[in-house]
Amino acid sequence: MGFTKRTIMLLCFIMAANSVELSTAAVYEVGDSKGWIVGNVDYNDWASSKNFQVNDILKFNYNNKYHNVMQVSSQEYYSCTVASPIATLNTGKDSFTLSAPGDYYYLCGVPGHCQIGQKVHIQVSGSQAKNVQGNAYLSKASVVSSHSFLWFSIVGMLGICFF
Ligand SMILES: [Cu+2]
Repeated sequence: MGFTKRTIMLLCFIMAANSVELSTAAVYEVGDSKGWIVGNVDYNDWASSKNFQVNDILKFNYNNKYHNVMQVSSQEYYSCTVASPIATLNTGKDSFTLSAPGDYYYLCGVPGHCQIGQKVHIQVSGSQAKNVQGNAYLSKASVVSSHSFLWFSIVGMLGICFF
């Protein structure tokens, strides 16, 4: 029965690490302080300096008299012609949660704006591993984790660590 104190401590560590990384979802304001504007920001340049992870949040801040945000397919993104957007938001303060790994495409649906660069391609990498150095096992474990898993982790951690 190898369930020694050492094993329990390891489990505590793994659960703690999971909880920590799950709670580090970052919020990115698209274009930083410039926000979501036309013609003055290279949004893909902006995105290229970021390391987007699952559960991170994208915020679009803009004047909704002049702009909106559409989440679109890659084809619509590259052609700047939108037939059926995945989502259209126009409050001026819109957020998207990057809920899964993959590619996300956004543009402004006001005619002409996409063509002159009001568009951004976000790539979300395949794992949530953040603040966990070089541990592939933990990265894998966290891919399958969800919000409910966070609570499971916390409850489990408390249960095991403070019995
Ligand atoms: Cu616009």
